[in-house]
Amino acid sequence: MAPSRALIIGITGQDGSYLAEFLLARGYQVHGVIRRASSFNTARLDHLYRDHHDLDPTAPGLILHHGDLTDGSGLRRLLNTVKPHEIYNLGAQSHVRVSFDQAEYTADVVAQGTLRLLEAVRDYQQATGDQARLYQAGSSEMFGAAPAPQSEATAFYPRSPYAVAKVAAHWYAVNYRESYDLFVANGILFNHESPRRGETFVTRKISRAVGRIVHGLQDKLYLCNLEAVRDWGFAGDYVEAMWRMLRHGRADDFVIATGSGHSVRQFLELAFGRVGRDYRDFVAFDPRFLRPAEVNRLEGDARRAADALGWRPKVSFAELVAMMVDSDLDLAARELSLRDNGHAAVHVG
Ligand code: NAP
Ligand code: G4F
Repeated sequence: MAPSRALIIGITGQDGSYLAEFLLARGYQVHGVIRRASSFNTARLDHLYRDHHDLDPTAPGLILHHGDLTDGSGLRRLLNTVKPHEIYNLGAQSHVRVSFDQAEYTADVVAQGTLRLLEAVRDYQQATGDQARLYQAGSSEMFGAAPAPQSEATAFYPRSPYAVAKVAAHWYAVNYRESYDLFVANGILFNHESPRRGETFVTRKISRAVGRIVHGLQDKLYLCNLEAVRDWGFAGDYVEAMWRMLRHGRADDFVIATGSGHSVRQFLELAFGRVGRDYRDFVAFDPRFLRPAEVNRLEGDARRAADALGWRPKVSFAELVAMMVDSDLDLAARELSLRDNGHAAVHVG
């Protein structure tokens, strides 16, 4: 029997790499969309990649294609080529602080890009009669200033250009679901982290600094608001929720969260505590990282996902911090060894 085909937009990111692993382990043929770059941007996928000459195009495996959410005609061609059963739209300029500096670009990728994809899926479904189920990566940032705990019933109050663009993408998805009978599920995911998290998000910035401080490669960590509260889970758990949404009988919107919030300060205490250090000896304030409008507290209520999808997080906050710190201790050790052998930088996975 031919394998199910999944198309992942944003496969080179943190979630894309975990989702690709998850689907490959279930026998999918995974097609990933990567952006053309002047240097390789597939570090998070290298362990999954095989040369296409060694692949059977009718069997499970990973196949990469160039594409971009800003290029609608390319997206259309990809749908016609891949003929996916499932599409995961994880592509985004996903950094909230950066979205204040690059607001138009963020809107073009996150909001307009989702619209381009929905239009392509609409036409594909109409032309072929085949349904491609679509997962849209929404964000708890859409709740912004709305009081916690936030659930599917909470009204959005976005506080950044990124969050506004995600709200637009969310409503485009709802509108296309209602207008054209598309199967589109909106995941409203709270923060999820891992050793593969981008290094400028606060959790990874902290775990990376702990590793480098222990190995004498860094002596200060510059941060801003330590009182912000986030509901941090493990990315590996969260990609399973995406998949469950597309296998559910009905396209719907789901909050995915652990249900407990912690402050940046608590993350620091645990992360530095793991190596027997006091974060106050290393952390300094840098106002450059402040956002013009901050989101103070995100804490999700994921009961709908538990009831309808049977999804529950497996990794606790303390386990997540430990996993990230341990991984970055290893990375810093390799970085030190490379430096001692005359190399300038280390490849970060
Ligand atoms: P990430 O690590 O920043 O990955 C983003 C992915 O999008 C990368 O593969 C990136 O490609 C790709 N991308 C960027 N611009 C694109 C464009 N114009 N066209 C196509 N692809 C593009 O983000 P993540 O943490 O994995 O998150 C995945 C999705 O979930 C994002 O949409 C994010 O906004 C959303 N989300 C994340 C969280 C979280 O806590 N992680 C929570 C809620 C929602 P390059 O590698 O080439 O840059
Ligand atoms: O790690 P952050 O940059 O994540 P943020 O803004 O919550 O956004 C992430 O989660 C969203 C889901 O809620 C995703 F949609 C989004 O794509 C992204 O993955 O910041 C977390 C908190 C903020 O309050 C920030 O002000 O940490 C605070 N913070 C304090 N010092 C810092 C820093 N954040 C960053 N990035 N860098 C700092 O130095």
